[in-house]
Amino acid sequence: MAIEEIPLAHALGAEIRGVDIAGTVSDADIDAIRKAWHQAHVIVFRDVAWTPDQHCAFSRRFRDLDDHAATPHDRLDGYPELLEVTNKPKNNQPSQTRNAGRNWHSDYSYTNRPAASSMLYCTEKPPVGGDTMFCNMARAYDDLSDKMKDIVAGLQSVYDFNLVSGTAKRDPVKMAELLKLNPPIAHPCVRTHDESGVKALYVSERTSHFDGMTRAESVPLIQFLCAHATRPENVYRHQWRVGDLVCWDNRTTMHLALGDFDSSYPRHMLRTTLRGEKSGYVVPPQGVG
Ligand SMILES: O=C(O)CCC(=O)C(=O)O
Ligand SMILES: [Fe+2]
Repeated sequence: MAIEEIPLAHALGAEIRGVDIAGTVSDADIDAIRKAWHQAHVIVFRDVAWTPDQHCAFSRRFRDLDDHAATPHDRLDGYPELLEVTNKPKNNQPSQTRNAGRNWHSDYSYTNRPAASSMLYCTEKPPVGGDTMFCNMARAYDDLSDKMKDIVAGLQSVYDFNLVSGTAKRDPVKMAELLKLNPPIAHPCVRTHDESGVKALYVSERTSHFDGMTRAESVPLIQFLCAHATRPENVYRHQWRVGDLVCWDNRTTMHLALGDFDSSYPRHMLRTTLRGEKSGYVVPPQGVG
């Protein structure tokens, strides 16, 4: 049976049916999934029942996996390739990822290997809410005027781990370690996708400034670009079900995990991260000015 793609929103997102990703998946089906993923930027599989090993094995069909050394505290025990995004206590301590993803971002933008893609699997969710929103950064780039395209083409976005959401609620000792592992780093504000060749904006709510510009000069433009990219018509909002695997392309999308749920209920997810190309250069921390 051929795989089926059901659009989920106008700007991005498709549900993929007709393939059992927990079973044996042919190379032809992997190619078809990859093609659908490049077109839709975010793809969703429903009713997936699998083990951590199966999650890793399926993810590896697309690319090498990141071992999440940049965020070593958040990995599932025994599985460095699986990041735990959970509000459930870990080792009797509040989870470090309980507020993960609460501002618009692309994964691992604060590292020298920004994530190519991510595959997030839901094992537990609250009765309502806990949604995740995605926006299309290729479309956001295309919709800019030619003059603005020229301006952003010359900019380098600086990513600062301090702007990752929920850092104030992280353990200060672990936070200091994370800041040391991930100093501010600049990446091109316009990225060309290494597989599809598509150009996309690469700026987010975790961008502190543009290299060589002051924060005062940079912030209005960062705010404009983020507002432009996250207009409702450029967004798909995913309402999770247990057993969903949502896969997004970090090279052409940003996402935002909404805190729209009662945190007394468990919300538990596991994520593989498809390793991206090496990119960027470290910049000295910059004060306000
Ligand atoms: O919890 C979510 O919905 C997404 C969190 C996030 O930003 C991520 O897993 O990359
Ligand atoms: Fe994320």
